[in-house]
Formats: sequence, C-alpha cells, structure tokens
Amino acid sequence: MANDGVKIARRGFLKLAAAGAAAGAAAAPERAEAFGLAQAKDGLAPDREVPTYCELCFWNCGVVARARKNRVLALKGHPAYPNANGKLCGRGQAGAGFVVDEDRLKYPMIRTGSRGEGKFRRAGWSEAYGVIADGFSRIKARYGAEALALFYHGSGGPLLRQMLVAYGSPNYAGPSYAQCKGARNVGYKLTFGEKIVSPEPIDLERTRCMVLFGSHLGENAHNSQVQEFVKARARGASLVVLDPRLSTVASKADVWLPIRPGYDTAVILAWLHLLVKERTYDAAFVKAHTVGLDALAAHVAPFTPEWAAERAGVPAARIVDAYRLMVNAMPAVAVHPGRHTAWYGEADTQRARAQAILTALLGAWWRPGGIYRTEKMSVPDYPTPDFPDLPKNVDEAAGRFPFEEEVTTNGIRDATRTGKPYPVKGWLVHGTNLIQSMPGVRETVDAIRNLDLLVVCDVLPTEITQYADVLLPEDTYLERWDDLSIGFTKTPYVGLRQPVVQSPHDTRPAWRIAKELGARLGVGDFFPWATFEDYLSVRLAGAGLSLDQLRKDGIALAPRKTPLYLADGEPFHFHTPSGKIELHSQQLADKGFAPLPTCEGPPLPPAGRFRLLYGRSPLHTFGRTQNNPILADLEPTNALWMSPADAAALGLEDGTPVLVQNDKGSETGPLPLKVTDRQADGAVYMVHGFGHWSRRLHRARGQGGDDTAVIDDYAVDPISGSTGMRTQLVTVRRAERTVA
Ligand SMILES: Nc1nc2c(c(=O)[nH]1)N[C@H]1C(S)=C(S)[C@@H](COP(=O)(O)OP(=O)(O)OC[C@H]3O[C@@H](n4cnc5c(=O)[nH]c(N)nc54)[C@H](O)[C@@H]3O)O[C@H]1N2
Ligand SMILES: Nc1nc2c(c(=O)[nH]1)N[C@H]1C(S)=C(S)[C@@H](COP(=O)(O)OP(=O)(O)OC[C@H]3O[C@@H](n4cnc5c(=O)[nH]c(N)nc54)[C@H](O)[C@@H]3O)O[C@H]1N2
Ligand code: SF4
Ligand SMILES: [Mo]
Repeated sequence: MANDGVKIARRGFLKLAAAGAAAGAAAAPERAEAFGLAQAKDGLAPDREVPTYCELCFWNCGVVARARKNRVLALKGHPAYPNANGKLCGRGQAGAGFVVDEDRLKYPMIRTGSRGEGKFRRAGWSEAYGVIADGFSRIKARYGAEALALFYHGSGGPLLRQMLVAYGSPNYAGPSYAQCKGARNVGYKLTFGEKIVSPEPIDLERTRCMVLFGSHLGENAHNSQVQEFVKARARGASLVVLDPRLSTVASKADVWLPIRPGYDTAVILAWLHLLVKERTYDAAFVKAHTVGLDALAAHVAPFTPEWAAERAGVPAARIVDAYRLMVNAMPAVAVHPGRHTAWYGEADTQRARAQAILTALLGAWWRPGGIYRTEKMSVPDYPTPDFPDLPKNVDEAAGRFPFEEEVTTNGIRDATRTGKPYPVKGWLVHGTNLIQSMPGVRETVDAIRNLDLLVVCDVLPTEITQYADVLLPEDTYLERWDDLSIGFTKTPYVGLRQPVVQSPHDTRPAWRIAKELGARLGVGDFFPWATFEDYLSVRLAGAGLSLDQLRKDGIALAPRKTPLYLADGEPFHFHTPSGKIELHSQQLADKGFAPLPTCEGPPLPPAGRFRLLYGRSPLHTFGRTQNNPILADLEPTNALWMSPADAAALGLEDGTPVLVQNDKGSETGPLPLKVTDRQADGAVYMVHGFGHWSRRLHRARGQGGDDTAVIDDYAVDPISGSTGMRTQLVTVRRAERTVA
C-alpha cells in the first residue's frame, strides 16, 4: 500500500483538556488517588504522555497514559481512536491497578504441591522454558503435535498461536468463541456469508430504531457502542428491548418485552409473520438479494403475535407495538446481533438466524442505520517460513460441529478427558481463566488431571494458575509491546500497544515468550526478528507506516476502499452457496438441521428452583478485575437478584447472604440477595466473574458468587459447537456465615 493512502491521526490527542471533560462512567481517577496511582497532591506532574490501547476488555480502546518516571498517573481516552472518542469507561481508567496489584505474578514458578493446591517454587525463565520444551517434545514424540493445545484470550495470543501452529497443532481455542459469540457468528455466516465482527457493525449514528435481545448496553460497557447508543436515543431513535430482567437499557426502552428466558425466537417469528402477512418487508431488497422467501412465508404463517405472546409470556399488543416501531424506521433498524449468545445450545444458532432474517426483511443489512459493511486496514503479516500441514482439529476429527468457525474449548476439554478422537496431553493457557469461563468445572479439573503438562501464562494468580505445572508471569499491558490492533470500525485503523512503564518484576511479554520458547521448540525460524520493534516496523512498513510516527500518534487511520453501504439496486455476490442472503438455509437442511428458525424454548422451572441468568457490571470485566485495587474498592461483590414473590416464598429478605446450589452438589456464595421487582419470577441473576477462591487473590477471594461454579448442566449446540449456559436450574438458601 502506498504511503499517500494513509492519513496519520492528528497529534491533537495531547490537548487532553477537552477529552477529559466527558470522561467515562466511574469515579475511578479520584479513587486512584487514594491508591497513589493518580497525580497526587504532592505535586507530581506527568513527565510524558504515551499513547497505547486498553486491555481491560477487548474493545481495545485507544488510551493516552500519563506517566512520571516508572509510575502511571492517569489513563485517558485517546481522541483519535474511533472506539474511544477521547473517553474510557470506568474499567479502562482503572487499568493501572494491574501494575500496582501486590498479588500479581512476579516471576516464573514451578509446581511443588498437587495440582490446584497452589504450591510453587520460584524458577528462572531458562529453567521454566526447559521444563516446557522437554514436556512438549515428549508429548509430540509420543502422541503427535496435535496433542498440544492452546487456550487464549487477549492481545498476546496470536503469536503464541503462531508458535503452536508452527509446532504442528491445529488445536487453539478461546472461550470468546464457544462460550461467547460462536452461535451468533455461525447464524449470521449461514445467512449472509459472513460472520459479525467486533465491534459489532451496528450503524447507531444513523439508526432510527434499535432492537436488543439481551445485549444489556450500559451494563455491558463497550465504550463507543454506549456513547453512540446515548446519542441515538438523544436524536430520537426508538428502542425495543427483550430481557426478562429490567436491565439498565430496558428501563430506557419504548417497548420492553420482559420475556420468558429463552423465548426470543418466538417473538422474532411473530415479527417475521407480520412482515410477510402485511407485506411490510423491504420487497425490493428481498427480491434483489435473498433466496427462500416463499419457504419462509409458509414457515411463519402460523406464528401470530398471539401464538408468540402465549409462549414468551408478554402481551401480543406489545409485540405488535415493537413491530410498528421497526416498520416505521426501516431500513434504518439496528437489530443488534448480540455478543454473548451462548444461552441454550442449538436454539442459539436458530435465534441468531432469526435475527439475521429479520435484518434482511427490514432491508437493514449494509444499509444506513442498520448494519454497515466493515473493512479492515491491510497490514501484511511478518514473513514466516511455510507452516506445516496440520492434522484435523479435535472437532473435525470427531466429525462434530459442521459449521464451527473456530475450534471449541469444550471440544479440546472433551478430548483431554476421554482421549477421543485423539489424546490431548499438553495445554498452554494464556489470558483465560478456564475454571471460571467454561461451564462444567468438574470436567475442566478432570481434563487437567489427564494432562502431562499444564503451562499457564497470566498476570494474576487466578484459579487456573493454581493448577499449573509451570507458571509464566506476563508483563501487564501497560508494561509491554503487543501486536498491532487492527480495527474494524467504520474507518479502518491500526493502533499500537507500547510500554508506558517497566515491570518492576521478573515478568515478560507474550511476544518474547513465543520467540524464546519457540526457539527451544525448534520453531525459532518463525520468529526471525531481533526485537519486537523490528517486527512491528516491518509489518507497518508493509502498510506504508512508520513505527516512529505511530509511537507518537498511537493510531493511524486509513480511508475506506469499499463503500459503507450497499447501493440501491447494486448487485452483490454474498459468500453463501447461492450467492444470496439465505432466508432458507439449504446448508443447514443438508446437515439435518432446521433450515428455518424454530423456537424450542426451555421448560419453566418447578417451584423452588430458578433459572440461573448472568450478565455484566460496567465496573468489571469477566473475572479479571475483581482483584484490581480501584475496581474492588468501587464494587467489591456481586449480588443475587430475585423477584419479591420468589424471595417471600423462600422467606428471604433483601441483603440476606445466600448460597446458590445445583442438583449436582455444586455451590457458590455467600453473596447478598437483592430483592427487586426488576427481576422476573422463576429466574435469578448475578454478574459473572466474582466468587474467586484462589488464596493468592487477597482482595477478590471469597467476594460474591461465581455463576460458572454452579453451571454443570450446559447444552452444546451441534451446529456451532458453543455451550449454552442458561440451561442450569438452581436452588437458593440462606447462608450460615455472614457476607463480609
Ligand atoms: N462492563 C463489561 N462490559 C462487557 C464485558 C464485561 O465483562 N464487562 N464483556 C464483554 C463481552 S466479551 C461480552 S460477550 C458482552 C456480554 O454482554 P451481552 O452480549 O449483552 O450479554 P447477554 O447475555 O446478551 O446479556 C445479559 C442480559 O441478558 C438478559 N437475559 C437473560 N436471559 C435472556 C433471554 O432469554 N432473552 C433475553 N432477551 N435476554 C436475556 C439478562 O437479564 C441480562 O440483562 O459484554 C461485553 N461487555
Ligand atoms: N458462567 C459464565 N461463563 C462465561 C461468561 C458468563 O457470563 N458466564 N462469559 C463468557 C464470555 S462472553 C467470555 S468472552 C469468556 C471470557 O473468558 P476469559 O477471557 O477466560 O475471562 P476471565 O475469566 O476474565 O479470564 C481472564 C484471565 O486472563 C488473565 N489476564 C488478564 N490480563 C492479562 C494479560 O494481560 N496477560 C495475561 N497473560 N493474562 C491476563 C486474568 O488474570 C484471568 O486469569 O467467558 C465466558 N464464560
Ligand atoms: S470499553 Fe473500557 S475496558 Fe474495554 S477497552 Fe474500552 S476503556 Fe478498556
Ligand atoms: Mo464475550
């Protein structure tokens, strides 16, 4: 790409006053002072501002870090990043809490106790690499390279994946697929020929109506998405929210449908019914771009609003109200594809398909105000030797999940437990706490028992680290280089992660671990660069950019090459077998799945048992922030939401410490009960990520409850391979102990 194609972001980010004015949700900077993180009253002023990007969640917002000597004083939003617009959310502002956390992993360790006991001795890097290289080569020699697996989530993962693939294994997976977006990606890909990327390309700048299934924006705090949502509402865009709980965003809706958990598809089918029956669908768009309308029309004929109302437990009139809001706004209707969609198993891909078909009938795919087209900046990879031919991954070899987009964490775990379709004997786990992120904890522990070697690379002593044979401490994101962040916003961009301060401990970044361990494993050729700056310089040069300039600016934006929307009447060949948007999916039919969405809602729980639902808090990310000194102070625990009627039936009051149990004897808590009419009867709700038990997490340990600890009854989607996790029913009882 030529140099002149790229517009370097203005260096105006140094003018921080304006940007800081509307900082994110929380009072984190003030709290930061209390922890000695921020510009303190002793007159410390920053001696530099370093642009980088956030790793507190995977929106990867642009950050401007203010630092003095080896101390981070404050983190501000980078004005030129489209996903930040000069602001950070409360978590992003609290990122320096990772650096100063006294519990963080400080040097490599080798296990001395039994797995899970958390007993280790200090080791040097060379010794640790030696143990890993020996273990991995023994596994490869005995079982083949495919017996090694990588679990990863975060910016350091791709280079470790490169190491694993060079070594010959196809088994790399993240909970961000099978426990998160898997069903959504597969449902949209089957329909439109492409999966939904992150950030979700919903055109909130132009939308006239937003439709959310769960997607609890505001609690689920993705920076620019929340900002754009607020602006869209202020501009008068209407809002439809389906959620059994009165979430923050549901409380702002024009139409809130407090549906029975798992019955979203019934409501969507009724909307499709109305669109067809009243001929309100975008006929020109449907004619030009879709196949299967006749089959769809016949399929949805019986699904009246009354039919849906009875199943979903909401008034038919409200279903129709929501439909009218959409029809009034079409095609500028942003049907949020969802993100965490691992709810009920096969029903999840079917629900995603229904959402995709709704988008198509509204004419909202690649149209202003609906879903826009994404484009990524082209930044070439660093040249490597040819990768070896890989054997089939565990899922392919087992002949399951015909439409999977990524290998599943659960597939690797099953292979590790059972030895089928082939044994997996070594795990490398980077930036994912599998004990909290995968349902069926006993199966995870069982699998770990079968391993010859478990290597964990983390920044904190979270639960998974306590099982490690070798524990590698990574630099925190404010101390390291990472690979480029290649953004998928409306404007293509590339963002740089660079060190703001130096780690005070014997920690290393993932790129260095990949290079050094790769050399020990005999795949050093794949990491031929001397320093990471060399690696980045070569990649950037391929895009006509310079590392020096990017170090100053933090980001480079490029003009788009493709249009943002499909022009009216423009023919387009979608990447589906028919080349069209597939309302009826022959691909699904050919594999024995329903080609048109069905609604198999879960049964209602019997009295005394509750469906366990979970979600997000704006001040925490999964299980990674509970030990952060700033965020732990702001929000130390989660609570269990329960309806007043259910609480009364159990004789429990607001604030009572409770334990949550399932019928397999798993238990979590105590956590305080929150009795609220925002929660529907028959279901309970908690924020995911609390209830840590690792003894080394001094702040987080024993605070609140862990939903995962009681999710043993999960449903695997045979289409996408993801694990529905809202199938679990639980009981609730008063805890003997009091909540701290
Ligand atoms: N602050 C913060 N923000 C985050 C994250 C974080 O950890 N912290 N994580 C990010 C990630 S990776 C993800 S995947 C997303 C997850 O966030 P979302 O994609 O929004 O997750 P959902 O499961 O859709 O949302 C949870 C909501 O679904 C409701 N719900 C439960 N059952 C049903 C049902 O059957 N139907 C409907 N319609 N609603 C139901 C719950 O009451 C709750 O309000 O959040 C992202 N944003
Ligand atoms: N029950 C239940 N399960 C869920 C969910 C849920 O809501 N409920 N949500 C699902 C979703 S949507 C997702 S995306 C996944 C998320 O799953 P995970 O990504 O596994 O989330 P965490 O549990 O936060 O694990 C993060 C781990 O990374 C470590 N870490 C943090 N920063 C760094 C770093 O810079 N380097 C390294 N090496 N390690 C780091 C943390 O200390 C922690 O051990 O979980 C899924 N699982
Ligand atoms: S949304 Fe918040 S936590 Fe996530 S990357 Fe942006 S600032 Fe960081
Ligand atoms: Mo996720």
